[in-house]
Amino acid sequence: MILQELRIDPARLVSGVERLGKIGALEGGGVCRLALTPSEKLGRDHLVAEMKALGLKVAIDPIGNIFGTRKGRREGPAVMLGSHIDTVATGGLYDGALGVLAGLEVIATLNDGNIETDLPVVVAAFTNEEGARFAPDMLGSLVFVGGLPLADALDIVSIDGKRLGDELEAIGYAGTDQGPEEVAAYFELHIEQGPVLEDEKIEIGVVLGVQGISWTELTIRGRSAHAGTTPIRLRRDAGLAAARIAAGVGAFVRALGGDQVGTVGAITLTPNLVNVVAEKAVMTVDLRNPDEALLQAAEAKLAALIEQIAGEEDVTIERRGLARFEPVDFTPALIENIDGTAKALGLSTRRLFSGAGHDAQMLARIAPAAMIFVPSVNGISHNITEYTEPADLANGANVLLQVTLKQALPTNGEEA
Ligand code: HGY
Ligand code: MN
Ligand code: MN
Repeated sequence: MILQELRIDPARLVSGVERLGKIGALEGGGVCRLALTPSEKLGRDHLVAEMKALGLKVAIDPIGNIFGTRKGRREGPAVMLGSHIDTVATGGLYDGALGVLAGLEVIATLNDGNIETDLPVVVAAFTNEEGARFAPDMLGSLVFVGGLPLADALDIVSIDGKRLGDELEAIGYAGTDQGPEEVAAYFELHIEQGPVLEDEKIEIGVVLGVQGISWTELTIRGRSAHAGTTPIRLRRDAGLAAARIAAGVGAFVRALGGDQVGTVGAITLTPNLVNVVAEKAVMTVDLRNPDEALLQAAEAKLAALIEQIAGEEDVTIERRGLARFEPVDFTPALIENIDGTAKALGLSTRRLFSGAGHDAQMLARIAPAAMIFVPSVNGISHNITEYTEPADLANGANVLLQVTLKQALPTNGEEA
């Protein structure tokens, strides 16, 4: 068997994505497997069963990261293929799941070919990549690389008021195993979640790195009052203050231009009633930029806006940082490996930065790391209509297979 001619089984990959997609499936389509909820537990159980069926040795670490290891000829550092299976509340079948399931498809293909690699190959599913229920995002991989003490992570409280450690215990994934001690290389296959590849009709995205991200939660306190009897000049309206901050973020992000993006994704008013001036607003601001200095400039704009609105609306505004990660560049040698491999498979490629955060940006702190993107139909993600064509899923998984072989079995492609 000439290794370069090895290919994954597209039908098996698509069926794997569809089977996991049934867990946490939403009525109208899409998936909700928020981190450490009962539906995500079922997803975890399903993944562990799939790993065991492939003969992988399964380890669960203390933050609930799941690792499935296929032994190599020698112990050595692992070639790791990973991503996540938690989703946002209105998620799709592919965000995260593709990277984990394509990793399993690589394992199944190696098994089918009785291929023994030099180095162990590990498939990883990291806890709480999305950060939608517990902030920050990429939490499991951040703890795995030593970026956040485990005890601090376990004490994080979710948006629904639950302590992360308690939820991990409740779903039975507070592991005691140790994940791989050394990682030779980390590859993550992921949907692009944006419009570039589809727009330019490119099959494979060779990811250069991940942009910087800054999440802030604002708690705005005013005074509830009657919506009819209270003159405007006497109001301390937390709802109006939140709306002005959201509009202000939109305005300064547009003014900054370039690659700057900003999102107010969540606003909760109290008491949230038609005829009561809101006494409290809790809102989030997500700022991102591939350039660290420009991201800091956007953060400074936000700070000035908060001060201005607090004064003008006579409210108090408390800030809480939820996530702050600087831009990350991936490893040039792995980038070249992905690009060359895709081209050797006859696929078109394009280099680009990732707008979304990924576990790869954390693994890059401890090992060579890089990502492979495949197109998202209509550039849509974090949306139940998220879709990627089966041919694109297979293209991405074949690139993942071949870069894994190059890394874990460094021959020149003769018989395994
Ligand atoms: O927010 C993100 O970029 C990722 O989906 N956690
Ligand atoms: Mn993702
Ligand atoms: Mn996501």
